[in-house]
Amino acid sequence: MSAATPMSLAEFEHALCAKGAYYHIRHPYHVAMYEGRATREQIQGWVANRFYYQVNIPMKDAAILANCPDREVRREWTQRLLDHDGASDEEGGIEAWLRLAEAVGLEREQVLSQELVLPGVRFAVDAYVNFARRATWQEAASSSLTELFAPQIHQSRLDSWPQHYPWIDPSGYAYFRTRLGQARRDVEHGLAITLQHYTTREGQSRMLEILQFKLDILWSMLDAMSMAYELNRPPYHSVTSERVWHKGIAL
Ligand code: AHQ
Repeated sequence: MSAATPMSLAEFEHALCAKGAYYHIRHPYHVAMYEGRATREQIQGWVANRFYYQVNIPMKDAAILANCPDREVRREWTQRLLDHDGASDEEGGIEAWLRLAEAVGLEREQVLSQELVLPGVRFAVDAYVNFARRATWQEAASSSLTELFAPQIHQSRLDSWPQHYPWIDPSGYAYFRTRLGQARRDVEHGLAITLQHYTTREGQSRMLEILQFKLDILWSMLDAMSMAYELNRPPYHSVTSERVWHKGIAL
């Protein structure tokens, strides 16, 4: 096959799945949580920082909707906002994440304040939202395909955390259980858009780069948490023990 020949659908899907090797399920921070080696502070730090990712997902998806002229795609993509913000009769994923926060012993108001969100986490998440605002809706939609690997990571927490962390109220695990089905449904739609949109070899290579960009976002978030909660080197640790980093500047 010459460099210019497009990959077949099967080859392209295989190449996307091969990126799973770089998924953050393999990050040492995640492995430590899975193996029961995480401290209460490391679990709490992860929940408080991932909250920033969760509350930004609906804004990322709204940016995709704003850029998408296709009614049929919007009708299906809108479900993602409801999954997180909650439909009229359901609390939604953001509320479920706040229950996870309370289940691991965090105060709801402190998590909502985002005062624990590390700069590195904020930069990574903001890069994702800003990409979705500027990219074509198809490229932004395809960047969600790290969820190809998400059911496995949610299941791994359900399989391991209850036995390792009996101090966590099991009601907090509802978020992971709910995402198992939602992630699979999201992937079906995101993959259909992706396989249909990238038809040249150049486009397919760009998509693999976009997926790596999103994998880097997830990996970098855990790198920031590793510095702060494993290596005890939060930002400015050599200057002060205070949390002096910015809490978000309205763009
Ligand atoms: O809880 C997660 C979630 O709602 C989403 C939406 C999706 C996207 O649009 O990029 N990605 C995603 C992910 C969630 N959880 C992460 C985890 O490790 O718990 C995984 C993450 C993803 O794989 O992108």
